[in-house]
Amino acid sequence: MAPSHAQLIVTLQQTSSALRSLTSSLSDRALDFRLATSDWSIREILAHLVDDEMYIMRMRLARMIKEDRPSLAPYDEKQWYESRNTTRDHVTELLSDFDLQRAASLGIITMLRESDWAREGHQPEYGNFTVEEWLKHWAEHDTTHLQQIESTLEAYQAQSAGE
Ligand code: NI
Repeated sequence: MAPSHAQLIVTLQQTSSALRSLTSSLSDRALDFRLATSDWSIREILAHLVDDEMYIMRMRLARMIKEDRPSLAPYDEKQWYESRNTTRDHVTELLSDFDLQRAASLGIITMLRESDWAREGHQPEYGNFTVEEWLKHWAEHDTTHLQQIESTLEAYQAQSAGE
């Protein structure tokens, strides 16, 4: 069954505190551990969530509400991470940046009019999608990365226990 609008909003509202309880007390070693060289560390996942929230998720939503089927540019998230500025990578900064960005997003999401949920955007790789589908993707993206943080942490703890 497809999640209701209210369920999607609740999922998005819970992510800040879920991230905080999973990561706020982690050591730098845990934050920088990666399962494989090609995988993201927990710190990089947090940085990705901050960037995505501001530049992709909310930006696309805002354009879909204001413009008629805007053309949304694809981007290469892996490439972003090769050259990114890491000076705001302390976990307290990443978490407070995420809180701020998510609060700004929820300011838009919780005020959507019923007709807004059916508005559309277009992205060359995915074709057309509605605001409702975008919000579903957004909530699933949160869940995917929360699970990724949990599994990375489990692997880190298993490895530390074996030392
Ligand atoms: Ni992602």
